[in-house]
Amino acid sequence: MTERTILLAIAGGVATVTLNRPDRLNSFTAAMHAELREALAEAREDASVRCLLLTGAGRGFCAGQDLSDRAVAPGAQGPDLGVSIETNYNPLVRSLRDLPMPVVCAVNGVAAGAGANLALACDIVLAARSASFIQAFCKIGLIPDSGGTWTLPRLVGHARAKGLAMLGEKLSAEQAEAWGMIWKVVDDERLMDEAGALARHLATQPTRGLALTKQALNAASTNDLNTQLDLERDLQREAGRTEDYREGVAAFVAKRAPNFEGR
Ligand code: T3D
Repeated sequence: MTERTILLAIAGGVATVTLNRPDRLNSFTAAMHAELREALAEAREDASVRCLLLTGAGRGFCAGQDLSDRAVAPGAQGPDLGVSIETNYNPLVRSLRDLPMPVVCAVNGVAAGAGANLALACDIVLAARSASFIQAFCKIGLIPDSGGTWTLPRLVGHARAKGLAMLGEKLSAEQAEAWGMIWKVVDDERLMDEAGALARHLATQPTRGLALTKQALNAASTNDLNTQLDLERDLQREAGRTEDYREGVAAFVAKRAPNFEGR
């Protein structure tokens, strides 16, 4: 039996999704994309899941597209990469951005090409001290995809985004943290413990409120202030109708710890 390229484990309110082609640095094949779609759908439909944790098996996080089936003879027609993006990478980024819960990414090693931008599509990114980020696309004549041209300038500014995208240099996890590209660097041996603890903590928090926060912050990247103020009004109205808001206020007034149920 062939080994699954995506592992899904659900426990304690957290769905842990592991990219699992370690001998190819977890680079993506079409079959792996399909398994990942299935895993994300399963996590989304499971009412017990209140946080998703994404990581990679082995020494790499993800080296982007598996290039072994992209080689073509001179003069021969290669695959239509637009189809690959439309079928696989764009839906993946959209599903992480739209998932109504926090998505934590534990970057355990090198994140290259679409692998780097997949990590940056997550909500809170932790990286092992030895990990790195490479916008490898320019080295093979491609452009950053998986939302990279949108995400990178917003995270690190245009000057750094262009340098990263046009030079394809390796950015260390520590530099990525210093540039505000990721949340936090963690010592290698502590990464999964810290990421797991963070994900379990988030899974006990007001999930609807966090999902609405995510929606507002995602929308802020393109809205003007007036539109954003209107959105905040609408989402706050929705947050104010959740059971968790009622519980949060009741717990505050009673000077006790809240017990959020995520609704
Ligand atoms: O095509 C479409 O659908 C369009 C969408 C494209 C999205 C993209 O992601 S395009 C960018 C694709 N990715 C890359 O260009 C990165 C290629 N990989 C690398 O540059 C390097 O492997 C790394 C810098 C990531 C890591 O280097 P290093 O020295 O730590 O490891 P390595 O020795 O290069 O890799 C280890 C093995 O994984 C190696 O195989 P081997 O020699 O042990 O048999 C290597 O060939 C394999 N591997 C790494 N990346 C890929 C890969 N095999 C297939 N595809 C890969 N992307």
